[in-house]
Amino acid sequence: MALFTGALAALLAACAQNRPYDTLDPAGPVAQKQADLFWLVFWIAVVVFVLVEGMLVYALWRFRRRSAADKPKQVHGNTRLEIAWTIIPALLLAGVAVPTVGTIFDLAESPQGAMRVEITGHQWWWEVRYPDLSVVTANEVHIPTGQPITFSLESKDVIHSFSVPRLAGKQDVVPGRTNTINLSATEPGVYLGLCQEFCGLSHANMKFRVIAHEPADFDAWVEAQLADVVAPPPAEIEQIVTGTCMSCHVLAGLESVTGEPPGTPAPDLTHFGDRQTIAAGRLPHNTAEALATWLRDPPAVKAGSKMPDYDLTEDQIEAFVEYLRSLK
Ligand SMILES: [Cu+2]
Repeated sequence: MALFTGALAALLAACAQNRPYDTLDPAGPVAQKQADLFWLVFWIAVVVFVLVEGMLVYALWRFRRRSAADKPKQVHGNTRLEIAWTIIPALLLAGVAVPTVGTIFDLAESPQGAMRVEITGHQWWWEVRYPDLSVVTANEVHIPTGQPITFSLESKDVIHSFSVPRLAGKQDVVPGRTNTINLSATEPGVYLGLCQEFCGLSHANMKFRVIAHEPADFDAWVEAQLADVVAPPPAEIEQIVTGTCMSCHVLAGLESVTGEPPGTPAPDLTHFGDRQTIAAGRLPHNTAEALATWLRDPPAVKAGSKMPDYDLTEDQIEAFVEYLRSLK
């Protein structure tokens, strides 16, 4: 028993400290409104539960069978009771509907002066574009704190779901239509997001993060993103970069062998060195070691990865690691 209590305490403590996906630990006004509505409905439900269960338990005890000969009074229906237990829940639901519908309409409205961010879901990564800033990135959404953001969501293949639990609820990402979701972060920090609609083999490896900065730091990030950082790749990998990589990836400022834009969309690698993670969070740290592991055999790291194993030599991998990590 002591062991069980100890284990439970340890588990609960771990939960309290590390809950990056906890909707009940809101970090922005949208998530706060959602959590407030949840708690309101939750406590109403608790009161109903206690009353109904209390009456049930009381009735079971009060009218229990006392002896073998004991037969309860035979009754059929009770009109007054039946009317009461039809009307009370109807009134309760109507009451709960008022703040629920109000919150839905409130959150659906795009706030004035919101920053626009376009998200495109792909199997299995997120394309991120800032149409007003000419910035393109992947799997990491940088935002300024205190600023409402309106995301427009589209999918290029199947249905995904965009979700940052600590900042907002979730919204489906559907091919052929544009959905929107609004959010804003109060404090700087990293808020984890994930795909919440089963979308194939690496659905669980389709993570992203919202990185909230103080407004001045965000402006500095934008400036860094607009800088030309792509130098020509070293000779041993030049052919692979401009011939193979760039048939799917973009490296702004570098011309691909064909001179054509990428055919298959893959994450823009222009500022790869600035990213915190690799392969939509499948590798949570962008280290030289992690990148080498990825390049050695992408589908082995991330099931179903559209990037095949190119049989790179260890020397080429080393050159790639150094080159890609220099793109900041
Ligand atoms: Cu998905």
